Amino acid sequence: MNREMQAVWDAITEQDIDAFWRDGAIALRGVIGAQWRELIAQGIDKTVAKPTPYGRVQSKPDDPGWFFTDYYMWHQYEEFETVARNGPGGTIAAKLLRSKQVNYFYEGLFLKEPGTARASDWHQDQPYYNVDGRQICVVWIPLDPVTKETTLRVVKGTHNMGKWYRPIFFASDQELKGYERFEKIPDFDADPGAEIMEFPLEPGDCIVFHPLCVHGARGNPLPIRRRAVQTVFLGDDCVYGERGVEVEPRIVGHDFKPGDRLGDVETVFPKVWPRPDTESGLAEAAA
Ligand SMILES: O=C(O)CCC(=O)C(=O)O
Repeated sequence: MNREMQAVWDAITEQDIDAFWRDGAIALRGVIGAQWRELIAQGIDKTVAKPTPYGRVQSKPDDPGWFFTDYYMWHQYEEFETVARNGPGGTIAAKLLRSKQVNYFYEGLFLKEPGTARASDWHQDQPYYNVDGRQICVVWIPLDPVTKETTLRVVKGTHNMGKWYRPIFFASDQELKGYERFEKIPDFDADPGAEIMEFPLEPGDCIVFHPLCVHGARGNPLPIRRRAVQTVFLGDDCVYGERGVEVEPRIVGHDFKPGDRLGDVETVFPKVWPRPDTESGLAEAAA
């Protein structure tokens, strides 16, 4: 491992690992180096100029501000692919998930211009896509400082409730098709028993959360942009799982059957741990 990745590995304590599994989300400080953030910023500019086929404006035409999402940008822009393959996310995931191997799945963009009213509704991520397993995490990286008003909000412990809520499209508030067996998601703001974690963050910090943990975010009432990217990592126990008719993101590039181990197909899910540069010793040479 090169020095940067060793520092990331060492920054994550046993208490962080316990808190991740207990609460469903933690904040890590100063682990996303400036070079990775610069690449993500360049990738975001390219994505806004030319979205992938999955790009979507989530705010309505007369809503204040502008809320734009996209995903699978690494299929289109090398900036995202470089961060996916070589950035600190794989190291963070390997340590928190206690996984021997980690594979990259996708990233999602959540861009809210100043004054955006449209919120990211309460949801879990794992019901949206065909991944079963517990060793999975999302590294949520803001490129701009986020306050309590604009940060990710996570409902503590909801990844351990055994509940799967029906996924919804933010833009239309419609449920994705084919999820009748899941429950309708309640309004956690109206639940006095819900403990909502809100971590203010500076660039360089991130939140790591379990994708079964309920989360959401307000709009952006601040006078600065709020750019955030979620990057998703799969550990040893992740397999292909059945979902509904509509799935986001849909796995492309291989015909998986339920129960197939996702980490075995590196053309679809690049292996990011153990780090390829560790195996070849290249990073040590460059450090
Ligand atoms: O950043 C946001 O507004 C929402 C992020 C989110 O829902 C996610 O990362 O899954």
